[in-house]
Amino acid sequence: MSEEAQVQACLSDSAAFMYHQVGHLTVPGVFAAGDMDDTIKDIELWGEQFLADLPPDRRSWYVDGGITARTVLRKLDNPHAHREQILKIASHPKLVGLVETLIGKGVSVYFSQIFFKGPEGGGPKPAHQDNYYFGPTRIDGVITAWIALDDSTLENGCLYFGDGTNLGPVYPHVAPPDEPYNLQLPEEILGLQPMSPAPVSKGGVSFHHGNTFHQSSTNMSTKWRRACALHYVRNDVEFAHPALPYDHSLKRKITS
Ligand SMILES: O=C(O)CCC(=O)C(=O)O
Repeated sequence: MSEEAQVQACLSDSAAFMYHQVGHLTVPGVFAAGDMDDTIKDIELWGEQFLADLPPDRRSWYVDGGITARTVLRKLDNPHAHREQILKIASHPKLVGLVETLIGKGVSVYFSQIFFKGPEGGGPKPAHQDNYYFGPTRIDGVITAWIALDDSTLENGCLYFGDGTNLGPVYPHVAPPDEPYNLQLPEEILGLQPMSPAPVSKGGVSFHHGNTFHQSSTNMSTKWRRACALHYVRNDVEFAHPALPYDHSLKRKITS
């Protein structure tokens, strides 16, 4: 089957309609488990080097404070710009076809992240909207493809989404005084919004709109929950008012 036909087979019109209605969509089996294992090996190697070079003043942001028995990274930034393996995944025709079906043709990766969430304590990610972080000129031109490198379950801290919040506004976020980068929705807004879980099997991809509320909880299981989040943007969208100092030079055009 051609790559294009595979994309069509993956994404029915009703699935794309659901994405626009509820603001997120899970597509299982986009990548083979073996590709995810290769990716894990690559990011583990990179993570070891990164940790060895990490200056003390940046440790609290990158090291997982929930796991005290050992030093475990919480995240890595911009793997698409630093690792061939991730750029290969980000450019995979099947994934790019899905992204373009959902937000339109001609896309770039603006930012990307590896989320490690280690066993027995890997920390939560508070609820937020990606479009508050990125400040795009057009809210519908931003989508995150969250690739499950491991099975992501209720026990190990899968994502939770606020259905339909893609259709609402981008709200001002707040941050704890000692973590100014950890921007999150204020409790008075979040408390009104039910959040539903979205488990994903290894190799599946969970897509979310830039306005969709999302969060994840602590990993209480004995298994890893690693993921690669690729934040795609349509090429006609600029990041006019980002909340954090993103490095625009790391944006990589994937299709024209
Ligand atoms: O993986 C997580 O726990 C958080 C993911 C996230 O915030 C994102 O992909 O935008």
